[in-house]
Amino acid sequence: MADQALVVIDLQNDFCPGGALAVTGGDEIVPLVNDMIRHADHVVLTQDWHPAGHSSFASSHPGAQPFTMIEMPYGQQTLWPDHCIQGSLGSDFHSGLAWTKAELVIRKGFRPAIDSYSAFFENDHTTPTGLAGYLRERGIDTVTLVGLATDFCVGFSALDAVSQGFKTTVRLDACRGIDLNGSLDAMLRRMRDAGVTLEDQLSD
Ligand code: VGL
Ligand code: ZN
Repeated sequence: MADQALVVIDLQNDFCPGGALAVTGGDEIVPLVNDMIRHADHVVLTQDWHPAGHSSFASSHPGAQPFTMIEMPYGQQTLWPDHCIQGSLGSDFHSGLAWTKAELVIRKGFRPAIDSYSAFFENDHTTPTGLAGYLRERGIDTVTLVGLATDFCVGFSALDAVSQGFKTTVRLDACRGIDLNGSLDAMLRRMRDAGVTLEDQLSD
């Protein structure tokens, strides 16, 4: 039987309450994620990892406000508050996360001119992070995704996982969303339509 991996997306201080781009309830998922880590065969973490002055920051575009959109050479991009700056406290994993079992940490968003929501591809949808090749070479064909945020980094990772041929489940009870202008419902629909298995063990 092929192997499975748990992929924990961006469970970092800046996405938790008190952080620069806090996701409501982001820290609430830590105990459940730790439980899932304990039971997983293989664990991969992603870490949003931006240089100062990153092009996804509103502060890099004079006059622009966070949570508005701009046109980038690779398409529409939401502008964010400065967050997850390489090596900052905000870029650290949540202090309660049981990360030691992780076999790989994928860092993303480190190219100044392009954002990267997905664990598999940057926002141009063509520059790979290397994760698909890593998983394939390890004989892993099934992934479960958890973490932050449901409607951005988790969602785009799940869509790419399916398109790369992985059997893909998102555990919604181990995720929290940002929900900008209906983005949460839109992403849930996109994931369902793409063939992502959405599970919520709280309501199952
Ligand atoms: C994320 C916005 C910007 C995420 C990362 O982890 O969902 N969202 N950078
Ligand atoms: Zn980011």
